[in-house]
Amino acid sequence: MTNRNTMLAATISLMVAMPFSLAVAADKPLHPGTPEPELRYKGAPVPIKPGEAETVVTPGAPPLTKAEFDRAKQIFFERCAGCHGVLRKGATGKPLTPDITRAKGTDYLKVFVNYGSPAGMPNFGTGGELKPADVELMAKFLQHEPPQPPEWGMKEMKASWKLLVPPKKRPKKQENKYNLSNVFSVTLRDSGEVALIDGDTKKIINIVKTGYAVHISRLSHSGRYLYVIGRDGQVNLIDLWMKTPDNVAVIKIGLEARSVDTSKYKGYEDKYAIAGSYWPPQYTIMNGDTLEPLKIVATRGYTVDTQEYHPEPRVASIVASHFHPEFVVNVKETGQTLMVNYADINNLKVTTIGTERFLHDGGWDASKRYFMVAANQRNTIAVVDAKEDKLVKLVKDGVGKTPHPGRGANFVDPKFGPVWATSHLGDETVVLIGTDPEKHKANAWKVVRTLKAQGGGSLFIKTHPNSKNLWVDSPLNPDAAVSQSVAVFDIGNLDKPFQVIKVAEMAGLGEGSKRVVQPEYNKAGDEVWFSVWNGKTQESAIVIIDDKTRKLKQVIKDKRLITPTGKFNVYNTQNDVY
Ligand code: DHE
Repeated sequence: MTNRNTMLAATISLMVAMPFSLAVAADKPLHPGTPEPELRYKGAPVPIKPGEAETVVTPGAPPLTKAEFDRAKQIFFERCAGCHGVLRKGATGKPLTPDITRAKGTDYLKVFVNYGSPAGMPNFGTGGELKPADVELMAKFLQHEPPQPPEWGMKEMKASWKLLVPPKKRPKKQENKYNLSNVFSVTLRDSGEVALIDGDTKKIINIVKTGYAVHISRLSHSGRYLYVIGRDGQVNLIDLWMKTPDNVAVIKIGLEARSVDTSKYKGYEDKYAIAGSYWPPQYTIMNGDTLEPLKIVATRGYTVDTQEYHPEPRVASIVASHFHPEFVVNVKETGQTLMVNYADINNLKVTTIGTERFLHDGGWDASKRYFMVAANQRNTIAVVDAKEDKLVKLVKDGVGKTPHPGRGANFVDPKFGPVWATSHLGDETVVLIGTDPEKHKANAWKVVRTLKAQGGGSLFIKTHPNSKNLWVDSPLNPDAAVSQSVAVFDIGNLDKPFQVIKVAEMAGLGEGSKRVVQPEYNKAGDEVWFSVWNGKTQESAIVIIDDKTRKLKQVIKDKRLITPTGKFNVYNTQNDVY
């Protein structure tokens, strides 16, 4: 196959793997202005069914039949809500509330939907995604009040809650022989499952059914319980002590969600779990070993900067504090970081720290005192002190375009001391931020070094305390050669050019986009695991590299490994090692 054909095949299979909303003719630009990876990443369909959202026909707006309204709702949730928000109040995309859209009128909106905008709106019409009739339909629909999906309160949560194996009927001690601390939970994105893989033998222990488009896994303090959250708001609790680890409880905490964690403070180990939802905008505290919902708290409120009411501020990353009995809850659209104290959940104390808008993902510094969270739309890393419960700094100078750290990477820069690093979705840089205000005060909370990796479209970066390597992926880069390989830097000599490791090639797979995503270490820190993420009907793999030699150690292939993305090593996730 020629290079061109290989690229074309890769593009086509990438389109298959992507939400269909983003599949466009290969020769047409996806949209002007915004880097393609960003749109592809953020514009995924929202898992709310059109029938769940109430239809409001607004007087004065262009008339629509019920059938037209239903079709418009479907198009909106599948193609628009990911960026503009379910209530169209604005997120990655601009606000599209009727006061704005009615003033523009149908003809203006048609042009907008058809051709897109330099600010990043895709050219849905000319890009071939929407037929002219649908372009017109959307232009009319946007002038009506946004159809609101239902709330999801205690009644709905309790009705969805299933305690499959009550704590009394669970094992009293570990009933299997697995070295649990080196087990990996692997997200199988499009099959709604996780694969539990024995990190020692590299064998699949079990494939566990979870929510739709499962997102992340987190571990309880003891390492016994694994919590998995799906985009559809389903939380699964897996007991790793069972002969074959499997689900013991399940609940749906909302209609759309991304984050889950568990209490880690002394005296509260394994006691509570928390999950944040995108819709409804809220977080839910549950019993750690049963998932029984105990407390629901809305995140609707005012934006940190303009102090404007936002009806749909989604809950992004959540972590458990090691300094207080608190969860750190990051609210995306308002830019507020909430320190939720769970010592007395009936008299809940919440410290609201104003950080920056559009908070997304982040991780602890090496001391686990400072939480470093990306406000990605604002090219900012907010540093929150979990001991003093206050904002330390909004790091803006030197941060690249759309930082996306995952949980980031902690290591010691030979020149600048302890640093936390992030790569970027919008450019090729990796920035290192000083994190030691005691011994390296002059460097603290500043970008001390900028490395250049392969290209934009990076999502995750990783190292390990026992490693000298810093691995940087770039799965959303439009160039297949870049998205299918990773860059590795030598931490001891950061001036040295990075080495490119062609991870997808090592997997020896057939056709497909084969994006290489999310480095994750084993417990010992001598192996690094990568997902080679292919289309749902194509073969994917996990590639394991020997960290010291940077050479292939093993490829795990199995027809059950459908669209593997995130991987979570039990020990490293339990202990926040990254
Ligand atoms: Fe993620 C973490 C949201 C798309 C893989 N993702 C997160 C977190 C949030 C989030 C808020 C932090 C959770 C935490 O720490 O508590 N992700 C979103 C989105 O809103 C977005 C942009 C679009 C969507 O529709 O979901 C999105 N994410 C993706 C993907 O397309 C990825 C690459 C593949 C997949 O599995 O869907 C993806 N996200 C991940 C992974 C993590 C994650 C692997 C955890 C990284 C870690 O090391 O902790």
